[in-house]
Formats: sequence, C-alpha cells, structure tokens
Amino acid sequence: MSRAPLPATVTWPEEVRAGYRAAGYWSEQTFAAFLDERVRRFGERQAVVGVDAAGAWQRWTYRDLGAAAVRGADWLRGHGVGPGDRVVLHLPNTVELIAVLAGAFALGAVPVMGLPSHRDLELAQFARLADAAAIVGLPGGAQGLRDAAELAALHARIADRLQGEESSRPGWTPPALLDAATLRLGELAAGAADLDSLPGKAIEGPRPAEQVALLQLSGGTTGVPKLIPRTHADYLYSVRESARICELDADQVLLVALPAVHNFALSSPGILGALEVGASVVLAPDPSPRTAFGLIERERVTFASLVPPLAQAWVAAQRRRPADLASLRVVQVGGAKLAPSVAEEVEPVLGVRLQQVFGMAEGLVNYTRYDDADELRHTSQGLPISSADEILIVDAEDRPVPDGVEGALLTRGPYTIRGYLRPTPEAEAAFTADGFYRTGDRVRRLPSGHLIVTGRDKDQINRAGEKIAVDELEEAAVAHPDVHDALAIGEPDPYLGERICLLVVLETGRAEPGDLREHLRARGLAEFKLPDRVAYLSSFPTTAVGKNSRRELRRLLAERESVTTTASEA
Ligand code: OOB
Repeated sequence: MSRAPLPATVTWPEEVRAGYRAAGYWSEQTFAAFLDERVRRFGERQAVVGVDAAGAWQRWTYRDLGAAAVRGADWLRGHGVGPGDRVVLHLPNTVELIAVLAGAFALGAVPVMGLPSHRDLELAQFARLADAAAIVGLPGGAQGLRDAAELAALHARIADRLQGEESSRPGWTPPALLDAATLRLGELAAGAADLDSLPGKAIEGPRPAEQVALLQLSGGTTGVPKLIPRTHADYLYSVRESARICELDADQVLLVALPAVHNFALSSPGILGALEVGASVVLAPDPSPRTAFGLIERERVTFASLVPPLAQAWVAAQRRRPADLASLRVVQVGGAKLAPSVAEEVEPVLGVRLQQVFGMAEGLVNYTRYDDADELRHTSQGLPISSADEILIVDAEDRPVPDGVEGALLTRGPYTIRGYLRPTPEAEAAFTADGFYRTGDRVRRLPSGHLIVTGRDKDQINRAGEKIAVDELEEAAVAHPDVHDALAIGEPDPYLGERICLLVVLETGRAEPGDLREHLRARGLAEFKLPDRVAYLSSFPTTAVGKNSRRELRRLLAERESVTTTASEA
C-alpha cells in the first residue's frame, strides 16, 4: 500500500524557480534518470568497491551498479514500498547501502538519510516525521550491532515506540523493518540492469525534477529532529558544481571513510559527484587510519574526505609509520572547524592538497579552491559553490555588518532549502520572511569572499563533526528520577573540537546516580550523543529573566575548579 504523498514543502517562489531554471542551475534530470545515464555511459568502468553484509569485498562496474539498483528496487517493492514512499536508511558503509539507495532512486522512493549510529529513539522519530514505509538496517559495522538478532531487537524497540505513538492515527500502518542482508548481493553478477522498466523515471507531476528526491537530517538544535527536503534539481546542481570545483574526473578513486549518506560524503562532491564523472568509490568499513591507509594502497585512492579529528589521526599515523599514500591527491576536511595548526600539517605529512569544506545538509557548501594561497587554505573555510549563493552576515538586529566583522550567517540560493518538512513554529523561525536560512553559524568574510567560521549561535554541540542538539540530551537526562535539571554544553577539546559536558542538578536528597549513562542509552539515544563528562552542581546560574544561563555556565566551566569539585567522569 502506498502512503500519503509528501506535503509540498519546497517553497522557492515560482519566479525564483524560473530564474534558477533559466540560468541553467536546475535541470530536468531526476535521480533515476541520472543513474540510468551513468550506467549507460560508463558501463564497464569500475563504480563501487566495498564489503557486503557477509564481509566479502565486492567490486562493481557501472553496469553492476545498474543491476544492484534493479535488485534494490525490486526488493523494496517486494516489501511494500512504492514510488513516492519514504525509506529510512540505517546502513553502514557497505554495498547494501548503495543498492538500497540506488534502488530507492530507481523506484522513485524517497530515502531518509539516517546514520548507522542512530538508535531506536532517532529512527522512530525519522520514521514518524517522514511517515516512512520502511526502515532498512544491517547488522555489523559502525552500528555496533553484532548480528541479525541484535538488529531484530532494535527493530522490535522501534516497533514498540511507533505503536505507542502512532497506533491511534487513522489509517496508520507500521513501516516494514528490513534487514538488507536479505538482498543477497553476493549473487549479483547475474543480475540484469534494465533501469528503464522502473517507475522512478516516470515520476508524475509537472516538473518531476523539482519534487523531493531525498530527506537529509538536520544537525538539530531542538528535542525533535528536523527533516530537510532536497529536490532532484537542487541536489544534483550542488553535486555537479562540487565535482567541477573539485576537478573530479573518471580516473579518480574516492575513499568514503565518513558515513556514506551524510551530506558531505554523499554530495560534496562525494559518492554522487564520483558517479557524475564516472569515477570510482571505495567504501571504507571503518574510518581508522589503518583501514583507510590499507585501502589507499590497495585501490590507489586519489581523493578522501575527513572530519578534523580524523585528519589529525591520519597525520599522526602517517608520522608514526608511513604508508604508501603516493596516489592520494586531495584530502578534504570539513563538518567542524579545522585548527590552522592541523591544517598546516595535512599537506606536507600526507603529501596532498588540503581542501576545507564548510557545508550544511540544509544546502550551502563552501570550498577552499586548490589554487588559493596557503594562508587561505589553512585558515579559511572557503567560498560558496555558486555565484547565485547569497551570503548575508548580520548583527543581532539582522543588519548587514561590513566585511571583516563577525556576524550571523544567513544564506539563500539554488540548493538551500526554504523550509523543513512539516515544520514546527520553532523550525520556521530558522528562515527569514524573505527566505534566507539562518545557519546558526557565526562567520566573518574576507575581501576575497572567503568565510572564516568564528563560532555558533545555535544550541548545538559539534563533537568531531557529529551534531548534538542540547535540548534532546537535556530532556533525556531530566527524565531520570534523580535528576532535577540538566544542561549540556560543549567544552573545548583538542581532539574532538568539542566534548559533551552534562551538568546536572539532583533532586533534593538524592545521590549521584551511577546509571545516568545507561539511562540515556536506554532512552534510545545514539552513542555519540552521550556525555563525555558529567558534573554535578547544587544549582545553575540564571539569566535576568530566570532562565538557566548557558553562557554563564560556560564561563564558570572555563574556571573549572570552582564548579567541578564534585565532578566525576561519566
Ligand atoms: C556538514 O553538514 P551538517 O548538516 O552535519 O552540519 C552543518 C554544520 C554547519 O552549520 C556548521 O555549524 C558545522 O556543521 N560545520 C563547520 C564546518 N563544516 C560544517 N563548522 C566549521 N568549519 C567547517 N568546515 O557538516 C557538512 C555538509 C556538507 C559538506 C561538509 C559538511
């Protein structure tokens, strides 16, 4: 049974759309057509190298990728997923992920880009928000699920949550909970690659390419996550331009060490950028330097994308025990601020060009260019993809500040959303009346147009590139019977960028609970959201209006001794 269609949340005004079409930014191509064209054009070239559910290495040509898409689409259809239906992905970096993603596109279904580290709380939220027809998981890998039984247990918890929340909704049917190991990709070789017969190429409506193609996840600043509707036209525009800026060509070999469906790894230029030009993609089952360096040597990798802590780990590993990285030409670093001291080491130690990437799943992506001066490559986070990206840097009253002065970054453009899926009033406040997205980032702009990220306004912790909404963690903590109040803040950390510090005020007369971490885990929160440190206070400082003051707490924490006499490592 097919679900209700997605609400029309893609809110570029019609005259703006017409302008993006006329300028050639938006094409008529959908993802199904994109895939089909790649398979035909690059047929016998290598497309994907990665492990399958059984842990065996697979090596696919573009033709095999076509066959995998057909297999994925048939498999999804067999489990009741139809065109337009949403499918939550919960897959580690395996060939199954590629088959399900390509299969969803070929079918015209809309993938929701869950991360392998997400657990039942988050997955149930995504499924509910997207009204998903299926959630697709796989045991093993970075998910930390050892076997099919653990995946089944996770799925049972998701089913319980959804049943509790949704069963009263008229017409609600639970999503299918699927194990992608049953795709049996080990037997792919014999598959046929007739993408033409699949419904994704025949999306109905006036402009298929301007419909929602996929739902990205917002880093989040609230207790409830937000889904980001990206259209075929806007996403493919960002992919094509990214591939051009990064000078990708068919001879490149891209290493995917970060979670493959994250916006960075998928589209900046990432997996889709590689497919755009006929290059090949190597999926690293884990991001450690050991695994990555082995793959770089074996597959002659030319291009890799990292978050800052991984860049640091690669530099340290290469210093300790040099691997043969001669094939590697470019290392991109993004997702969180790269310290200039680390930036300076990347190029000489790894023997590559460094490219900084400052992007967001909502749209805007900035790259330093390969021919930028050293200073810019080391200290700035780059220039926007497109001259049609409008950048506004404003003060507290939304008045533009001069170049060189720090302010809040607002943006609007041909691949930046104008609204979230089914927005709450709070989510709507992330956009100005004239459609600019409030990024929550603080930046200053150099005369060259390069942006330097100086800080953040949003209630979010950026731990090694993974985003944690403080509200969500605090709400989960306060649900513990011994916890009266809780505040999460990001503390500077030389490796992670920020680590999560949870400050707790206990209920009167209660002792420090020994099971707080376990409690948070049992709430269904992903492991990366759990606090690195818990400190207990007798009360929180408050603002003039009586709200807990994060700013004051941060200041107090900086003078750590004065508040952490009762601190304990979590
Ligand atoms: C990427 O996307 P998201 O959606 O996980 O996170 C976006 C946020 C930005 O608003 C900013 O706060 C932070 O992550 N960020 C950076 C950064 N890159 C992202 N902060 C400082 N320096 C950087 N280089 O993280 C993302 C999406 C596409 C490409 C690359 C990263």
